[in-house]
Order: sequence, then structure tokens, then C-alpha cells
Amino acid sequence: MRLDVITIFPEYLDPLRHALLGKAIEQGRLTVGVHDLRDWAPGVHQSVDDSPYGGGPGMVMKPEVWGPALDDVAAGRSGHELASAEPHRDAARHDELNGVAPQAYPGEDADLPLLIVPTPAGRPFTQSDARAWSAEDHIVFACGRYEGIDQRVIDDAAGRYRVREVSIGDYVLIGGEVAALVIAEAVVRLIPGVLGNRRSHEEDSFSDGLLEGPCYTKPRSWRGLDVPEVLFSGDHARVDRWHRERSLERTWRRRPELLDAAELTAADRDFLAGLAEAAEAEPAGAGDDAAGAVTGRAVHCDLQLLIPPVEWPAIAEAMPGTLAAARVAGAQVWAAETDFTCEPDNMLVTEYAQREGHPPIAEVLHRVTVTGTTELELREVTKAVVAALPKGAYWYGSSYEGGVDPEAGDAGSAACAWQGDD
Ligand code: 6GU
Repeated sequence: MRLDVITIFPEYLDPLRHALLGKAIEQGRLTVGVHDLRDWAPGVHQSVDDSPYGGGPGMVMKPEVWGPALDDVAAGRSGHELASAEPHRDAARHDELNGVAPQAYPGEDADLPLLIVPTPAGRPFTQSDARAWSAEDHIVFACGRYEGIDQRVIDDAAGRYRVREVSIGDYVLIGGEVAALVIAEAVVRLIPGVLGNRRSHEEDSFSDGLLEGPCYTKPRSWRGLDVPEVLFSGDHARVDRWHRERSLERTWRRRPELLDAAELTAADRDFLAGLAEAAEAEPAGAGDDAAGAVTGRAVHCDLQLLIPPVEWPAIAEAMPGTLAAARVAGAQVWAAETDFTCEPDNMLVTEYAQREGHPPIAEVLHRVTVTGTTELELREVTKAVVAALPKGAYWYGSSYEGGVDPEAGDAGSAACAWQGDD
């Protein structure tokens, strides 16, 4: 496989040379080129970005710089190979050796190189992408800053690349470099021969749609903590079942939504049903694991939210499920629209107008109250609620101990700001 990375911070990609990826380079399974985008920037200032059309914060990366950079790297015309990289072009292709074809969408030419554009606005990068991309011959990463690259660069590149815009998670990085490292590592370790032990990645978290359970090594007893007895039993079937159950239990506690897509046997389902029953029977707060079952204190979160009213029903519907996955149980959600005339100096309205350059048009101020039960700290409760809001929505608020009943008027102490549904 050949990997090329185009970036304005080439030294950020130094880790590509080290450890696992370095080993793949030495083995001749991987060639890496890191290219400084400024090499394609004309003029003394070598500027690579400019202000966005239509206004708004930040800078946008220029098409006249990215276009030629992507042309040259696609054609193999730019030679900045990392030390210990080996020529790859006449070597047998990895997919020829392994009988796996590169993945293409209908209408795409599978022989084109793959262009990965890391962006928080991309589709989520998953283990199944990593598996598919480990069969590629040539992958190019275009690392932009987070405000982005002029969209025409991506549209135009679709003529010489198969383009994938991907995100590595729901948070924002300064640029795509770290995301490129993450993706490169996830992909390269799956190239056959790079990771010695094939079984070890077949058993990884996510390979079967479940999280991995805990693991142990010598000594048998350490600081008064003992390795589970079953692991010394020598009974392989029992040990395998034990691993399976730990994996199911951890997934159920930490990422219950993954269970929907996992392949489960009848025995797995019985085991999960047993966990759910045990949790029901436990008194609140008696969870056996700090990161464990959803039990705990009554809390509520009180937010002001500026959104188009048409967006609210879907948010309200999805929120209890999203919160349950974030370990806020039994969430109830209320909202009421607040007239701007009630709130002449509302912070969100002011902030919106400053950032967007005009006052809210479709957006309406909502007072949102969410109640639930959790062991999370209050800040985390607010985060969990906000994570269930549309990306970029303007909001303000906090979480508090104890429940409230907005319908009984508890949350409506500011009479003007709280207008009921009637
Ligand atoms: Cl892929 N890039 C950037 N810049 N930020 C991100 C990201 C990618 N994934 C999550 N946040």
C-alpha cells in the first residue's frame, strides 16, 4: 500500500514512521509520502487560505493550491518519501496477493486512488471502513483545517479519486492531521502480515460488533486483586463462554446501542435478559460498576435553545434514547417556545446575530427542561443533553440536582420566559 498525506504541518505526521507503521514500512508492505501543501502555494507569502464567501468565522483553504497538489500526488509526481520507505509501484498489489478487491460505490472506478478527507462533517469512520481500506493500493489523505477546504476541490477531485469525507468522532479537532494518523493506524494494522497475530484482530472490540471484555496476565494475585478463577480452569469451553459474557456485559453497560446490530445466540440473549432482570431488582445506586448500570440521583437540565420549531419533535423523540446510552435513565423532555419580545436582550439571540451576521429568522427560542436519573456529574448531564441537540445549535443552560415537574410550574419561575403549551 502507498499512503500520501498532504498537510500544512508535515512534522505532525512524523509518528507515521514509528512503531507499527514504521514496521510496515521496513517490511516493504507500506510506502509513505508526506507533502507540504505550501509547496503548491504560489507567491512569496505562500498563502493557502482566504476568507469565506458569504461571511462567517475562520478561513477556507484555497482551491488553486489544493487542486494542483491533488493532481500531482494522484499521479505520483511528488517525491517526499519518508525514510525507510520502499518503492512500491512494481510490487504485486496487496489485493492481488490476497484476493480482496478495493471497495467502490456504483459508478466509481475501483482503480482510482482513494482520497480521504478528514472532517468533523464527514461520515463516521468505522472498523468496517478500516477493513475495506486495508485492501487499497493507494490512499491519499487531504488534511485541511477544520473550517474546511473549498468544496470545489472535493467535487473536482472526484474525477481522479474515489473521495471519502470522514469524521473520527463527535468533537472538533484543529485540523485533519491527527484524524489521518488515527485512520492510517486503524487501516495499516489490518494489512496482512503487519500485525503478527491474525486472531488478535479478529477478536478486537468491534470486529464482532461487541466491546472486548477485561484481560489479565501474571501475577495471579496483585495488590489484593485476584485474576478470575475460571481462567485457570483449563476448560476452554467455559473460558470462551466467560469471555463472551464479559464482552456482552461490558457492551450492555457501556454501549447498549451496539447490541441491536450484534449477532447474538440464544444463550447470549438469555444472559442479557438476566443482566436486565438483575438491574431491575437492584435498589437504585447499588450498581456493581462505577461505569455500570444506570442508577443514581434525580437530576434536571434546564436549557435555552435557539432552533427552528420544526426541528423540535425529532429532537424530543430521540433524546430519551440518546440519554439512556449516555447513562441518564428515564429521561422526560419538555419544551416551550419563548417569545423574543419577552427576552429583549437574550444572550443566544445576540450571539446568533453576531456570528451569523443577521438576527434569527427561522429559529425560535425554546425553554427546554429534561429530567432523569443518573450517576453522572451535573456537567456531564448537560453535555449528554447537548449532545442530543443538532450540531451547531445555539444553547445556554445548566443541570441541577433533583427533579422538577414543569407541568406543575416548578420550572416556570420566570413567568414570562415559561409559556406553557396552552
Ligand atoms: Cl476527521 N477532522 C477534524 N478536523 N476534526 C474532527 C475530525 C476530523 N473528526 C472529529 N473531529
